[in-house]
Amino acid sequence: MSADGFSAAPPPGARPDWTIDQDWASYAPAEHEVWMTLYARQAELLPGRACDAFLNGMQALDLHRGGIPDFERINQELQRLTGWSVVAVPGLVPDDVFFEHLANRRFPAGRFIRKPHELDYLQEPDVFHDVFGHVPMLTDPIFADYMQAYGQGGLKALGRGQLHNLARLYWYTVEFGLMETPKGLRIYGAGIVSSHAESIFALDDPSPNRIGFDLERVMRTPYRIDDFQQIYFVIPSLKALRETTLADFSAIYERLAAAPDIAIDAMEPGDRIFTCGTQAYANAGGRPAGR
Ligand code: HBI
Ligand code: FE
Repeated sequence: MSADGFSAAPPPGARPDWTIDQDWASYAPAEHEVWMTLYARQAELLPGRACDAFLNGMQALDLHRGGIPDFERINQELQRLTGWSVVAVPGLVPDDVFFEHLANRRFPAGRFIRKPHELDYLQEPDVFHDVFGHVPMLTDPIFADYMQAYGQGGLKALGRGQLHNLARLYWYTVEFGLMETPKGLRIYGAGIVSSHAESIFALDDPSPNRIGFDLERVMRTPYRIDDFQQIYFVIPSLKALRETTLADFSAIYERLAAAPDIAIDAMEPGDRIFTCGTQAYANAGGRPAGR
């Protein structure tokens, strides 16, 4: 435990809450170029695929202007809309630090951007994944409430040692969530919208299962960190997602402690099935290494 109560001391140059200065002026033109390339590709692909809240947020924050966004600039609009702000961090931060920021309406974003040869796949979230992927949804008041409630829940889950269940909720909503709309399924998960290939795979490919969101079902389902998901959960609306945070999590955690995980490619009785997937992509070995 470091002096200020966080689990681990921050890296050199970072403040106790692991934040650093974005130092926007120090980005090289080539780094802005990478942002513009990634942005242009997604801005063309996402209309008709991403949900309205995401597309509206992308417009409201004017993310295309001039390469990597200056957090100070987008924070003015973001704070006005929902009280959230983006803070720069060196990369992944410890869970307790992460939840503390979310619980206070601060989204920690990596300041680094991927290299031109890493356009399609990188291990650690960079500024494109974090700011293009996550931040537009934070302009939606309902999703903004959900994310803050998630942070507060995370701090409690840490206290109970049940983080792994809650991490699945984050993964299958904030990162890889789909939503039902009158015009069909739409994407709201940051891990999908920030990936060109998965923005197509998640909606169009016959391989993955797509089933209706159920809180305990999600919390019992492991996820992939190294490849496209084998299952996507579909929420009826952002309002319904926010309502899940009002549930009595301690009763749920009790039941979960006794319930086995559900195999990642399995269907369960009671699943509301949108797609019964072939799992052909995963069974064929998924993403060739390095692509
Ligand atoms: N740190 N910067 C950063 N960004 C994340 O998305 C993040 C993190 N630390 C922990 C974490 N996510 C996950 O453990 C959450 O799913 C809980
Ligand atoms: Fe993320």
